[in-house]
Amino acid sequence: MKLLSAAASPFVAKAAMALRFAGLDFQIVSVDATNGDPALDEANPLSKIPCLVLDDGTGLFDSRSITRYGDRISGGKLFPVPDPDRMIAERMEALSDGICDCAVGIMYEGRFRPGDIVHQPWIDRLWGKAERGLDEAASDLPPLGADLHAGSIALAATLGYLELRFAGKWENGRDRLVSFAADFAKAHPELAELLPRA
Ligand SMILES: N[C@@H](CCC(=O)N[C@@H](CS)C(=O)NCC(=O)O)C(=O)O
Repeated sequence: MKLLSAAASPFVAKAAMALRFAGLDFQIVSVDATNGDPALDEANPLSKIPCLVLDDGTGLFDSRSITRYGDRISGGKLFPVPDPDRMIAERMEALSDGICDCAVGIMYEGRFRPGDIVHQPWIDRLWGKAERGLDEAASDLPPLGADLHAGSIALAATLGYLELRFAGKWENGRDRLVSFAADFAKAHPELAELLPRA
């Protein structure tokens, strides 16, 4: 399998760490999701990463479909069963992804919109969602030990992205999240090497 990727993407980091944690074999292939890339368009009509190209050529997206697929083909290594543990893990993944949607949206506002039409109230609204999401995640942190799951991995990817793009802006008053990120990197160095990077 090939994971169409870019190094800075939090969604790619989550998918790659999840596939590795599940013990699955895959190859990371870089594509240009910012400027457009025919190889990405062919695999994913939405032109977004991550996209997992299966051995039969099927392009699987988005990142949550990839974590669920990875869970199924690994015999359940990424999500606990039964509920409520499963529901809690999926909810943490959705919360982490939602924070990234906001953070990536803010980056895109600056990247794609000419400066004179950047709409600050929209940026503030996105950042408010991200901050509330972070506080929610901090209130009930996912596991980091042998019971690590896709929700834990998603939160680690999100914090890695915030550290890359919003260092100094997200950590204040969030010591529990700062410790979570550090503990994740210490406990799972083989996953942490896939965290978002420039
Ligand atoms: N819901 C998607 C979000 C993926 C996403 O937004 N990826 C960004 C990179 S971080 C992307 O491909 N952006 C290019 C674009 O939107 O055209 C997922 O979970 O995979």
